[in-house]
Amino acid sequence: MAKKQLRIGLIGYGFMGRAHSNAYAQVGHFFPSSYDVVLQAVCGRDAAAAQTFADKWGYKSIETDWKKLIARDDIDVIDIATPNNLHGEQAIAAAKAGKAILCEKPLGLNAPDALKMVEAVEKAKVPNMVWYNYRRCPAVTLAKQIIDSGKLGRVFHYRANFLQDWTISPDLPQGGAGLWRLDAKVSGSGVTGDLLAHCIDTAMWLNGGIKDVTAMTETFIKERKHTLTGKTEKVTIDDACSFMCHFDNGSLGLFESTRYARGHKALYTFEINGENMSLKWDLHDLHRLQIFDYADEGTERGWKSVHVSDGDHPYCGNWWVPGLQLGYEHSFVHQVVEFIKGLESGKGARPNFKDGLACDYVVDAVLASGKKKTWEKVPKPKGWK
Ligand code: NAI
Ligand code: SOE
Repeated sequence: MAKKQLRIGLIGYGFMGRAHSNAYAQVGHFFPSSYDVVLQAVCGRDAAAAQTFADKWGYKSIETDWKKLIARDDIDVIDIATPNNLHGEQAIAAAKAGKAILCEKPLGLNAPDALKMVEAVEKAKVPNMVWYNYRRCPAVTLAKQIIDSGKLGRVFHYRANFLQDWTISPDLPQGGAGLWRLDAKVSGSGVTGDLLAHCIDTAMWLNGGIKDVTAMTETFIKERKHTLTGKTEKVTIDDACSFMCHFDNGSLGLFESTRYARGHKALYTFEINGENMSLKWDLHDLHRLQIFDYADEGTERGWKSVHVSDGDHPYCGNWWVPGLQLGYEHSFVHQVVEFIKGLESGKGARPNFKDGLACDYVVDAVLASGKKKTWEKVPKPKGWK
């Protein structure tokens, strides 16, 4: 039987443009489905650079105006891999044009922006997903399966960190290509929306909703030269953020993120402690899940490190043979697998735009608390489970 085509129109050919393109190129080879993923068009403002990218990754055509890409009737899916301030406008236009949408995180520049995006996809009834790809690292999905089986018993604690060190130099400018993350007008926030958003998404997937938060934020370097204006301008992002929270299930959360932890490049770790079992994960060792099971008997009871690569581990059976580990890029392939499964079942894929909004509500509450030094209640999207 002829397969249906899933014709991708990608906006943005930076870091994530590459990660997504690699996922589209690989998915059909390893995960059979009723869809053929077709790299139909890539959009970037510089025609020559877009053409170079298209030639390298196998896109059939290019556009230099994202509105034209969205208007094309030979595109089924709009993939938004642009800086955060563009997600809203691009996703709403794509929804109005009836396209399925895959959007990078954080969903919106802030929660009000994300809410409009949710309303747009619900009104247009188009499939939608946010690229919170860490959910799809096999070891993280395995953690989800273990938690959902109830083996942990009552959960007491959840803690997560996302530590980097790339903005320590005061000479690093803000704004423009590569450095838009330091310009709050483009990024929305600093480490809270960029890094903690991942930790929050994973946390709520594994341990349920967050009720309230109290945070401490800091901007260590108050002024930086702006690449686009050439002037020294005030820095308004949060360079570091720590927050505590209550989860709906009564457990306590502790989160920290910074770009000033000398020596750490992308140290995303989480740990969950239940009455019977604890689980631990570390992005630097992403193919392993650390498990402590109190039911293990005797003097050899202790933490074990499970090499998540066996045929019955999530996603692994579709790849190589047991023992050969998967990496960062595979999490994006698995995200596409989930998106396609969502189309096939008609049930949609997670994390969807509502999950993205739920995360943005936490991000906004954390930022508000950091400013006001208060406990902030966290709203939830209507009908979100
Ligand atoms: P990047 O700066 O490497 O790439 C952004 C791309 O958007 C560039 O190709 C740029 O030319 C393009 N662009 C900017 N304005 C445009 C416009 N008006 N029309 C068309 N293209 C435009 O940024 P990166 O790292 O790829 O980040 C993009 C998004 O992905 C962000 O929302 C970021 O938060 C998210 N991200 C997610 C990650 C994850 O783990 N899921 C990892 C890194 C980024
Ligand atoms: C920042 O350096 C960054 O690329 C984030 O934007 C991503 O979301 C994170 O996955 C890795 O770090």
